[in-house]
Amino acid sequence: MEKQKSVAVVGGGLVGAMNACYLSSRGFKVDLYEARQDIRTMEIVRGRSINLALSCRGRQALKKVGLEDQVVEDGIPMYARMIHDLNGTLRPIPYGKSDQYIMSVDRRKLNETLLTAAEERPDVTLHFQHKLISCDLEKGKLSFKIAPAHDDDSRGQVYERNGGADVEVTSDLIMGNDGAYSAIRKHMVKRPRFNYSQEYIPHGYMELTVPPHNGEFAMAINYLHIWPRNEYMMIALPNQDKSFTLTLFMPFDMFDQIKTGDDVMRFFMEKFPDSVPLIGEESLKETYFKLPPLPLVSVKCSPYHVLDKAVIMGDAAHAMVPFYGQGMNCGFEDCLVFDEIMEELGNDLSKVLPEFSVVRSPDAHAICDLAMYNYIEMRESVNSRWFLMRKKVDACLHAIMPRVFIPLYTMVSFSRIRYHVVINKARKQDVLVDNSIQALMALTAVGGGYLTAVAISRNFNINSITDWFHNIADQILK
Ligand code: FAD
Ligand code: EGU
Repeated sequence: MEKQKSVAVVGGGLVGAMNACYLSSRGFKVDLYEARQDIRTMEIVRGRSINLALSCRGRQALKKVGLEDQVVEDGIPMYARMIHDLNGTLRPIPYGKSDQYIMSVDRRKLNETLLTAAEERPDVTLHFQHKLISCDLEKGKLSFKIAPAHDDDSRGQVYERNGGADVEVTSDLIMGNDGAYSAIRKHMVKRPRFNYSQEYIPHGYMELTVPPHNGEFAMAINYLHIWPRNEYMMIALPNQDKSFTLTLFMPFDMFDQIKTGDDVMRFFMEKFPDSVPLIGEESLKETYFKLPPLPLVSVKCSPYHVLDKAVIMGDAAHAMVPFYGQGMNCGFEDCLVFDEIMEELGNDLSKVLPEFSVVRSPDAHAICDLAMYNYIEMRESVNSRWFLMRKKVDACLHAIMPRVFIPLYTMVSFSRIRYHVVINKARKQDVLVDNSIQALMALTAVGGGYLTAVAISRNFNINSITDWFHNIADQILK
């Protein structure tokens, strides 16, 4: 028997807690270090997004560590989007057949479930209020400071100046799961030939709440509610307690222009009038000014490892803008892919780590790009009418050619097709669709010309024919 290997997981968020489960199953002695206090004992947890959309990739990863059923049990299925247009009209668009749905899950509950599952596994120890302040990745050394219980700022600031560490450890493997502002990644950036890019988008986000009305959900429950308004966008996911969490996405300079309660009301009445009675005027004004809008960052880097000693996953490796609902799903899939490679290469870290970088970085880069692309597309052209039309065209094409044309969101959210393959497939489909449309237009032009010629020669009223075409077009758009 070879000696049991030790791993230090840095970060006890969603991905870190899941990795603790996976690595315990692989026979590691696991120590997990989390800067915050134990969320299971906290009254309120400040910070990012209250609920998240869990889809295929995340579920597959949960399944392999035996946690899928427990997590899905207290999630809420969303079978369709519900599009809210400016005058309050609601239009549902299903994700697919009734077995194609995503789940709204509570971030805190999910994190708690994962931490408890990790803690119950063999050789796992959780260390809270341990904030990483410095490390030597080549040697597998980490230094932590005991963080105060109320320290909200887990942005991996390095306090090297103000003195020594409280705790120092050495382990065989460092697993960096410390989020978008990763301290481990900051150390990787200093290494030669490390690729790194980051981008803050002009939009920030703010969370609001739609409370239950008369003890019931105030909107249709099993939907991802969307208010697409080009530059402004709002999304709502249902919670277990019959409320909805609304997320408003808007450019920072617009957030800044809204200074008073009246400004807030004017803005919402103009852009999202149907949401005002749902949120409640007083609550809207209060929540809007309670917390500042938060930034959204996209980070790409490579490789993800250092020698056979350290590796990063989750947001630490690939923070993305949330416009595909894939950040957590992709981070969970990282754990699954790493485990598959461990299996394949017989747990040999000197082979597994480089292989993970080679296999995973093209896929992570691809979903970062897809999410950014969707952000650009949503803000440039997407209002409710356009959104509806695009999804109907997708569904229609899929119905005509179920094998050849699979909508992009289906490949992303309802399959485990590698993200970089998803991009390639989508490109090929686009060419196909473009060609079909051109062929159709050519046919229509020829046919239309013929009809017009016939109409003129028979002294028909051309307007009635144009009207007829418009009616057909309207029917399709509806
Ligand atoms: P985190 O969840 O950020 O966890 C990192 C942990 O590391 C934290 O607990 C932190 O305290 C700790 N830490 C940080 N620094 C240190 C340090 N120096 N020492 C010790 N510990 C440290 N994804 C989806 O799949 N579906 C969605 O619907 C979705 N919606 C989103 C909506 C919004 C508005 C946003 C912003 C994101 C959304 N995401 C979504 C993305 C998702 O939130 C992230 O991808 C996911 O949380 C990443 O998990 P993580 O464990 O890598 O990082
Ligand atoms: C954004 C913020 C609808 C939660 C992308 C769809 C998201 C989520 C979509 C957030 C959109 C956008 C898809 C899913 C999901 C859609 C998807 C986005 C969950 C293309 C809490 N997006 N999100 N696409 O198709 O594939 O429903 O914060 F508005 S789930 Cl931006 Cl499937």
